Amino acid sequence: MTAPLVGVVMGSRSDWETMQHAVARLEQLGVPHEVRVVSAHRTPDLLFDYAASAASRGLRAIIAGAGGAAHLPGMLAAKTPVPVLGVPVQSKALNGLDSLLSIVQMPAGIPVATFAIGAAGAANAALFAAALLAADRDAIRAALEAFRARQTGDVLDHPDPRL
Ligand code: RP5
Repeated sequence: MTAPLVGVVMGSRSDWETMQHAVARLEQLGVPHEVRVVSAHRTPDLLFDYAASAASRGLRAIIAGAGGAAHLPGMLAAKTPVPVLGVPVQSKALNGLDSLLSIVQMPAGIPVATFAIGAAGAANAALFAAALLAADRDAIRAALEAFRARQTGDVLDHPDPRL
């Protein structure tokens, strides 16, 4: 078993529908990862333990998804030097605008890289984590380049949207 380089965490099992898009990209690119439910509000001690041990366990990035009063990414970032990539989950009450603002509006000094609301943000957080790792991991760089080439090819091969 390869030790995980990326931790994918989410505030609730209900966030999986969104966060599965991050995990799918990591799997596609061959990035070793782990997946956990860690709630800032319901399991604060677990959050602290997860963040405190992240660097020593070898994690190089944490993708954290949460919705509503989304404190998980910011609290993780407060407790670890490992880069935290925040994914705002689309909430029922406010469509994820609450999640986005909760995650993006960090005070100076504790950064959280914040992505788009929902599935696109989750996918892009994974691609961003892969890009961070690609600098010194040839296999991940090659997988990322192949993904980009396929994506470009898909567009160029289908120029007429009616077909
Ligand atoms: C947040 O509250 C979670 O990240 C989730 O998006 C939201 C709702 O959680 P559940 O009530 O569905 O468990 O902490």
